[in-house]
Amino acid sequence: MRTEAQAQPNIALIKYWGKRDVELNLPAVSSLSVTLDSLWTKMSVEFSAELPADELVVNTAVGGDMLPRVSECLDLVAGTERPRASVISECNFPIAAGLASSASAFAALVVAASRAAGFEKDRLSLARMAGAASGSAARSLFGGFVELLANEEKIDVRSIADAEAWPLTVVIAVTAAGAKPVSSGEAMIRSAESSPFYSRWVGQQAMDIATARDAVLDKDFGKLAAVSEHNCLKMHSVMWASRPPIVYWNSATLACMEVVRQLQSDGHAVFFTIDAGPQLKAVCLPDAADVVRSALDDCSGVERTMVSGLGAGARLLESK
Ligand code: 2P0
Repeated sequence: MRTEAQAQPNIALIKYWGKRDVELNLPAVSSLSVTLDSLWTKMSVEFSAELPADELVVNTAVGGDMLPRVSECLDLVAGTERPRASVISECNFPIAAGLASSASAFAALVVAASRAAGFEKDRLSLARMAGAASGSAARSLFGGFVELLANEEKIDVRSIADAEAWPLTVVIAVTAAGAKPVSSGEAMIRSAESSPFYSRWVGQQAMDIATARDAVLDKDFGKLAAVSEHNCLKMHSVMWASRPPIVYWNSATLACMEVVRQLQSDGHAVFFTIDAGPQLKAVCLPDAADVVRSALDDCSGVERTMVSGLGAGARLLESK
């Protein structure tokens, strides 16, 4: 029987950048994210003693690159003695372009594979397995506002507020949909090894997390905007000062930042964040969503925009 699950990507407002333990994939800093609702990855898994090797299909094409990471994650869920698996993935947004496709993919994979292997695992155990494959994937097991903690021993993640508690809107401006030049995992290691700002980044993170958590619980948009933009720019400063430098932005990313600055000075409730790719995410109150989208659509270099509310954590779909 084939088992299918769905998860949505999450966007960090306070970023995960740096690993405490590369082997265990433990984050060096805590992070705080929002889980989206309209972008998704569906993963279906079927274990079969008849298969000679694991198979992966991504959006109808053979997904060779991702297969080793998928196999490793399946070993974690179902043990290394497991039967081989056929995995089919479907994703409705660009992959490996700084839109957190690995977060939704591994969150959906652990939910589907765990059920296909006949286990009933709690959400935190599933989050730990997803997080071992891709740090940010641990956060997509939960909906709404989620914290991934920099715990010394284990991946630890918790929900701090539901999507319904504060329904924000995220407008994504896609400025280049191709795959990123340096993977975020590799870039994090380079930042820790060579950026003179890395230790300051790590040292200030607890303060930013506390400020953002209070802002979410108080629904204080201005406070969340200020700390999120600052945290994003600090993360990118760490990258820019690495050797060799890591620059994920393009000229359209900067043009989008200017658009958001203009919207802010016109009185709209919006702020930006940027991840390991050139796309800009504008987080806004729902009332501002139309004007934000239209301004970003008109921005030079923007290929397209996508809009999402906040959504739920990874979940099973009906078995086929
Ligand atoms: C985040 N990013 O908090 C940060 C901000 C990108 C920029 O988590 O090495 O794919 O697989 O644990 O989760 C992207 O990194 O990294 C990421 P690995 P992951 O969303």
